Amino acid sequence: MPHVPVPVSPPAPPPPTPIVLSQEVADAVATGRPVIALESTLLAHGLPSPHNRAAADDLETAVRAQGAVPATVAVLDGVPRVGLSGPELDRVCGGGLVKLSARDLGVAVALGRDGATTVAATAALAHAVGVALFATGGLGGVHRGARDTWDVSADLAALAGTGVLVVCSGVKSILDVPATLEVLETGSVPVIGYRTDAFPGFYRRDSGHPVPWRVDTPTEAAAVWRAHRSLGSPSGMVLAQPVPEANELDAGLHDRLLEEGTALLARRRITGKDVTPALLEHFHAGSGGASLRTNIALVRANAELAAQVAVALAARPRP
Ligand code: PSU
Ligand code: MN
Repeated sequence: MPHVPVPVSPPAPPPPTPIVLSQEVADAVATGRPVIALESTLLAHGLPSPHNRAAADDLETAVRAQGAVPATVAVLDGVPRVGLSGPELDRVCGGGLVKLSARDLGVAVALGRDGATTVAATAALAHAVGVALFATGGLGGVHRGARDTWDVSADLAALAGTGVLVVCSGVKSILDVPATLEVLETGSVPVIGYRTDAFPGFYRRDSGHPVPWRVDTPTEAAAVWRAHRSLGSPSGMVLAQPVPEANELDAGLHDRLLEEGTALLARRRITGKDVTPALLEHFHAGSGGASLRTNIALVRANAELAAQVAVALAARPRP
């Protein structure tokens, strides 16, 4: 029997999942006004209640004060949202949310769940709606002992593959800092110190490892970001700002809490996505609130700086 050619058309891709923007964010994106994405895992799993709710407002206020629009990102009832209302921020800070990395987004959408987004998940959603600048506290990275556990945060792969500029205070010293810097290099992610030659260590200003590049003004940071993107690089960029000097955690206290926290993780066999929240909680409980003040101060400073860079970018006509 002769073969009858049958026209085959590839299956149509599913329609994109709608990402819901707040009216303010939608207007700002449409008119090219500066917008700063903020992640929600640091609120839901990084800061204790009720401080997290106050911090959520504090961050949005800091962004607005610099002339940009804040856009906190989360998934609520399975709907990815960029820009949250007051009652939505209440939900994010009220407990019970799942921690969503980039791989979890589809699951949360399909099952209608509530979740807070990590750096990786926030980058994916913000980038998808045209928001490229984003502020957080600390990046996820390569964990100590990763050669056995393979625990490397998806934040690093997300930065390698997503064109977002993340302003952060480096990574916590519980991580393997040099290995984290190596993976960022492999991912072609530029790491730029803001007014520092040292990669910051979250609670401490200096992780003990240098940054390859440094800028000293928001305008310089904006110029570097613009050039990085205009060369066609698909990767993101890290702008690393140390915590303000007055808010740095005491070195002795930091080292003691880190040692205790690491032992506690091993004793309780805490692994995977629970590691960072458990460690942060140990710091907050063991420092009498000092680490909490440090954490809030550094995120606020990063939100401010991200907004300043966004304003500098908007000041020049886009190519
Ligand atoms: N580092 C912090 N505080 C945090 C986080 C990291 O100092 O709250 C959060 C961020 O949301 C980051 C995530 O994206 O933890 C990384 O988690 P993991 O290592 O499980 O990928
Ligand atoms: Mn991990």
